[in-house]
Amino acid sequence: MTYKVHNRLGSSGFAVEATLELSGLPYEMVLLPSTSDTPLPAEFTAVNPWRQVPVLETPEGRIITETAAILFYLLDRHEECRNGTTLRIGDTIAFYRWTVFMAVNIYEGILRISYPDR
Ligand SMILES: N[C@@H](CCC(=O)N[C@@H](CS)C(=O)NCC(=O)O)C(=O)O
Repeated sequence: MTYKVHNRLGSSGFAVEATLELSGLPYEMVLLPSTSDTPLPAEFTAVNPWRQVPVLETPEGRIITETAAILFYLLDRHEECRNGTTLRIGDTIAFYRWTVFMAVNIYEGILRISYPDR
């Protein structure tokens, strides 16, 4: 059972990588040769038609995009991601609230800085 994380340096995918690393779950990292503020390679649309990272491939071959959704999935599926020896969520409501808050409010501001043409 191995996850595959598609990511690039400087991405919010670090949260996915940290969750997998700290929980001890096996995963493979696929680092894309791409830098912040630039588009991802066109071929990456085969993995994510939205052409964004992070992307998590589950051991069953499902594709999950959106950092918040990936984190919610991992927490739901693995006890060690929410109540393990290195990862513990003390306040679940705050965790869900702030994770969604970052995705829908803070991210929109960052998007305008990185890709003003959009
Ligand atoms: N809403 C997505 C945003 C993902 C995102 O913007 N990722 C950046 C990583 S730096 C990206 O892939 N940018 C490439 C692009 O938008 O062209 C999430 O929370 O995962």
